[in-house]
Amino acid sequence: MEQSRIHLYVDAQFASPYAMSVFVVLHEKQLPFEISTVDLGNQANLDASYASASLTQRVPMLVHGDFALSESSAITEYLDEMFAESVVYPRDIHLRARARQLQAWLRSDLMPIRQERSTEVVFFGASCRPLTPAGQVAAKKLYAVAEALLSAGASNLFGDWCVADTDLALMLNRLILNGDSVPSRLTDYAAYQWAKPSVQRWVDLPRPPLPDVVSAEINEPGQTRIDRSA
Ligand SMILES: N[C@@H](CCC(=O)N[C@@H](CS)C(=O)NCC(=O)O)C(=O)O
Repeated sequence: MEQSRIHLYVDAQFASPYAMSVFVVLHEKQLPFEISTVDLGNQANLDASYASASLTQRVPMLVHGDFALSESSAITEYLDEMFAESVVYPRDIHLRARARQLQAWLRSDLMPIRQERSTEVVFFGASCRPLTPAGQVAAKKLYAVAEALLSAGASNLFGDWCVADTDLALMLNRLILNGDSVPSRLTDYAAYQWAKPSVQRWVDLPRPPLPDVVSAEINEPGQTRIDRSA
């Protein structure tokens, strides 16, 4: 099974933070893989073959041999267990739990940041209006959590790099790359994380221009920019 081919399905804009997380892990673990894009704007994720394999109709999806899996943190945990020579989660059980907690939190909370600072800011250089009060509250919460977890002068959260570092840096960069005011300790940390070759490989992928109109499913009333990437 370990030797089976690995195939990663990502969004066609290469703007999904969740797809990026898996892509970075595959590179960090130096696993050969093929990549295919799924055109979310044209709802290719709803095509029967993709929908049935992924179960969730979302990207990313990993196919390893005949096993298909979606949900990015489930995928990265699977990869870490299947290919355990080099790890992308802390070996210490408590730090590993903390890294998983952070990943789960980044994927389930902070919705105002995700809505008001889509990954278009990060990958297409878009700029956004000032944060709403709800956005400011979420940003403060993010800074407080990041500062609590990041020791003074540390480049990584838990000693060695782990995938939660990339996820946290992405969330911080939604604000930093828009020019929002972020504590300098966190901008230094995010810049260090962003310079990792595995991250830069994702950043440097050739992106097609953004389509003018996409699903407004998660667009907020009064919002002019649509968040394509949650
Ligand atoms: N919790 C999921 C989130 C995945 C997700 O939201 N993917 C978005 C792109 S960033 C997607 O596929 N959207 C298409 C849709 O929901 O129709 C994960 O971590 O993989």
